[in-house]
Amino acid sequence: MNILKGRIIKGIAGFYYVKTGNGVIECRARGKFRIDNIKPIVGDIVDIATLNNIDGYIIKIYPRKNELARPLVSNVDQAVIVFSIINPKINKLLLDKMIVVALLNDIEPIICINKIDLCRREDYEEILNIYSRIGYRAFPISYVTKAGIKELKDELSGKTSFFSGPSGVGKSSIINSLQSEFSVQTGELSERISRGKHTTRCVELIPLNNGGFVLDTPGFTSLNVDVDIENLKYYFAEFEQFQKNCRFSTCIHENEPCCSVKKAVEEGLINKDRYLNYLILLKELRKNQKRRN
Ligand SMILES: Nc1nc2c(ncn2[C@@H]2O[C@H](COP(=O)(O)OP(=O)(O)O)[C@@H](O)[C@H]2O)c(=O)[nH]1
Ligand SMILES: [Mg+2]
Ligand SMILES: [Zn+2]
Repeated sequence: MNILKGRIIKGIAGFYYVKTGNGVIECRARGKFRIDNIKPIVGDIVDIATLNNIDGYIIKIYPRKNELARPLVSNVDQAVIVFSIINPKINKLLLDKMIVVALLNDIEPIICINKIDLCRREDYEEILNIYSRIGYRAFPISYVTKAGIKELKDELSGKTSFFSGPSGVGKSSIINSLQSEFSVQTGELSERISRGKHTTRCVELIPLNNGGFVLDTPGFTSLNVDVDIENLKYYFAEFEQFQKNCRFSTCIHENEPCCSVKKAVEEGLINKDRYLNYLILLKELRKNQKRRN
């Protein structure tokens, strides 16, 4: 009996496909997991027992760093948040929302502007600079010219990443060009075809040849920012250096007097669009709270 450590990369009807140093091994979960009500999920780091390196049993699930519900997957490190400037036009509110949702799940955001072959350099640099100034990694890329693809791939090395962003921005195209061995459906037509089969589609981690994994289904498809109103400010990293100077430690930088964050916005030290998106998110959180009560 061989005990191997590995990663669940796919699960179908009670079978789990575990990538180990000895290849991908088809496993069932030991009965014990069912009793403890723990179900292995894609992304789990596990120990398996195998006699033949072909099939085996999962005997241990290591503690999860995080767990996403849709798609159901664990131990995600990074979210590659993809937008384009045009075709489709960038939605900065959605972009900021996706960053907050990533941070709430303990996932590092990487911001990508794709389709830079379609817009002016100033246009994408202006956006990317906003985020790199805050401290996030931000890349210009083009699936068409392959600009920036290598740089992005280097960022995915050794990490588990999923792609997030509106339909049509080029997520599937980019994933395809990260490695030629696999193919994810791209384009409007294939998306329409695959929608019908959606229920049978499974979550799968695709191994990259640089030690990373990418998720084949987009993350954050249903965007629910789930955070207490008074804590939202902590997910706008650029507020941090200013908020200690607000008069009230409970300041949420909305209508309070002597707010250093608002002052920093007026002085151009904090990006105004980001701040306005913060205010919109505050309002949305309040509305959701009322609905719940
Ligand atoms: N001009 C241009 N078109 C692109 C680029 N990347 C993707 N596309 C096109 O945009 C469309 C949508 O791409 P797709 O990968 O399906 O987007 P997804 O919905 O985000 O997965 C396809 O027709 C792609 O060929 C790019 O960098 N430049
Ligand atoms: Mg797609
Ligand atoms: Zn304040």
